[in-house]
Amino acid sequence: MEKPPMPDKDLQAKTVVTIPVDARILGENDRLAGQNREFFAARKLCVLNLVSSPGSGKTTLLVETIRALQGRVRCAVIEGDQQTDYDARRIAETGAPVVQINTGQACHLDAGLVASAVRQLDLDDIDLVFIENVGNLICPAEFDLGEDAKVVLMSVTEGEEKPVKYPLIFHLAACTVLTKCDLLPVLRFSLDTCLKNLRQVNPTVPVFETSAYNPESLEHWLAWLQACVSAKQSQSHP
Ligand SMILES: Nc1nc2c(ncn2[C@@H]2O[C@H](COP(=O)(O)OP(=O)(O)OP(=O)(O)O)[C@@H](O)[C@H]2O)c(=O)[nH]1
Ligand SMILES: [Mg+2]
Repeated sequence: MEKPPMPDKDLQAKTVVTIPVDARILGENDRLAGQNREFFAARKLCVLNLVSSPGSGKTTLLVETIRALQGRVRCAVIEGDQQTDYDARRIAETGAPVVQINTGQACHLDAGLVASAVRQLDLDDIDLVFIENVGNLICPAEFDLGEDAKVVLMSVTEGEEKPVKYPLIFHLAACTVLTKCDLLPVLRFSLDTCLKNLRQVNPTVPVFETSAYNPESLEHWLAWLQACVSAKQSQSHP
């Protein structure tokens, strides 16, 4: 296959010009994310931004998590998808408050979308807000939503090399949830190799090996969530 030609000077100049535009978009996003962070802090709401490839098991994990935490931690969910309210309806079955954002063409949520979604939720009795981002490992990593932490999910069907192929989100995430571990016996997936790859981009990140169909496998993940909520509730806010 022929190599693509080198860009000419004009094209290079255009490429340089796009950088400040991107910076402005991200700058405005960061300003709104700061406002979201204030809003959450004033209410002592712990907010987690869940990011993964499409179909890694975000909604399934949320459904099982919300059910398991019932009576201990009160959860609400902001669902992000390009189209449909399919995931919001799955969350609604748990009884948790939920709002669906449809991003249309966009491949990620931004802080402005989260700000308008969060105002549609009754947050008076809520401790923990999950934001399920649009299924995508790349774009959501770039956008601060005002969350306390990003959580990255990766299913064992995706291949061991994902942390080094898409390092930014694995680097930024406060924990990694490996999902669908019930499938390990039928896959050629090396957990050791995957963990080595992950440690290259985030040496100390906690990793939870889970299966949505095995409640015991969720124990460490649930304990981590409870610790996040407690930490947020003990923070003082001026
Ligand atoms: N075997 C197995 N399948 C799972 C597990 N978790 C989720 N799945 C399946 O994986 C598929 C996708 O799960 P979802 O929870 O919809 O994934 P998602 O990340 O929310 O998908 P998007 O919102 O479209 O990005 C469904 O068919 C689930 O039943 C698991 O722990 N084990
Ligand atoms: Mg989903």
